[in-house]
Amino acid sequence: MERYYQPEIECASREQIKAWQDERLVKQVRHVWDNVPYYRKKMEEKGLTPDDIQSSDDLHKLPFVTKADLREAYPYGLVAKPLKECVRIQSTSGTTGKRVVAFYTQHDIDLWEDCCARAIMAAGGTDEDVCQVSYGYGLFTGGPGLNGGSHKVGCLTIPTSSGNTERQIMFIKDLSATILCCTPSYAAYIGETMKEMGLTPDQIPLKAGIFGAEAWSEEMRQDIQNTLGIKAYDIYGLTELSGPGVSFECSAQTGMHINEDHFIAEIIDPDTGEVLPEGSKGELVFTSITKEAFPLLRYRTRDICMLTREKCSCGRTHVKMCKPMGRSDDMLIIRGVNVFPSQIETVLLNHGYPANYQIIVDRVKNTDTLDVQVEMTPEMFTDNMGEIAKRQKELVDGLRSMLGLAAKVTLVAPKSIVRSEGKAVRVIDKRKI
Ligand code: DLL
Repeated sequence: MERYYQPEIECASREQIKAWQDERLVKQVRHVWDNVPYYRKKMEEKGLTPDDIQSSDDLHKLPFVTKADLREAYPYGLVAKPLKECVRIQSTSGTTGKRVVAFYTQHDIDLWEDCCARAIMAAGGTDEDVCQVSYGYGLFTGGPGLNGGSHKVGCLTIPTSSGNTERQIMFIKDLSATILCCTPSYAAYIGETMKEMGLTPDQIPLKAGIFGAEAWSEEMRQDIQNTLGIKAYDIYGLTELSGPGVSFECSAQTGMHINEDHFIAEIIDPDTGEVLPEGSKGELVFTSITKEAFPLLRYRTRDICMLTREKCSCGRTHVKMCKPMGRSDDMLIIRGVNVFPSQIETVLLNHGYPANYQIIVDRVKNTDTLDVQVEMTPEMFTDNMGEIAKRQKELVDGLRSMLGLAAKVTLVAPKSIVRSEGKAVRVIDKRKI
């Protein structure tokens, strides 16, 4: 049985969703015009006033906001409410570039937590569940967001934060956690540690996981589902828009419903900025239409994605986004070939390797080199050099057919790649370009 936190919103008619978006966008544009000089200037530079935005059909007229704007306006330049009405800040985990600081009123937090509650209920959560939140707490939005959502659903919430993996497993067992929230790489690590402790999936009560904050492949999903004995659901979001819960997966597990009553999504050509038709692959752009303290209009996420409005078996009517296929700014170009780290991960997992790997890119004598270091599982570990060479060659061939590129593959001993408790650092680009 499909569960909804706010069924009247999540399953609203397309006309109703459009009506909400029209009304809220017009109001939001007026709000930033009146309260954020930075926005007013950007709109004036394009010859726009709030009267030019009569509905969501006029969205394309508005200028984009980028991370560069956030840096320029840092820290208070985009805040649209008096600071005394703001109750919280959160900040990016900073895997790329300088930190972003986002502000929230109590109302903003309330709506954000609703979005996370929708995600938990879509994963089958109810007030009977015990939800262990193993995302980092603090400035990172993962812990606080899912924590708030879990409370709203009425789950018994265990705010473990990340780290201390054996204790995580002890709590899962002793307190009968049924839902686990963390990054997919940490979920895989918890699964691996469980195995080492001699625990099998049927000995732990978990039934679902809500994993996001970084890219993960379908193969990694299967892997985690098998080792933990759960259904693994994707969740997407970014600090600039609130945090986790901008979109989330339902029982169909084929893409994430965007909470369109709060965010308008567009796909654009990252080079020209042109809005692309539904089904095209391009950069995801969001406009937050209900945020009070830190509203962003047409924010360029750099995430490469596709949207679909095809009917979903879960009954939700909100548009679905696919798993982000990489970022327009972290796509690697190696000897002229576009490479997404997720493609490399797919090859490794298809060959039975764990998602513990590192991609090292360098430039030697003006030629790019691609070195993939991947851990063997304890089962496949051997010191037979012939066997290792054979396995390495299989991966080199697999990568060549996926990428059209020759890579060097080094198999390393189990546990030799540093584990992550948050977002894994998969790519080390040593080139000075
Ligand atoms: O990662 C918020 C979050 C926390 C999402 C917990 C889900 C769960 P940031 O640190 O601001 O916020 O990073 C946002 O992370 O633009 C994507 O590139 C990436 N990202 C987030 N979720 C996913 C996902 C949080 N499910 C950036 N799949 C985004 C792939 C994701 N990439």
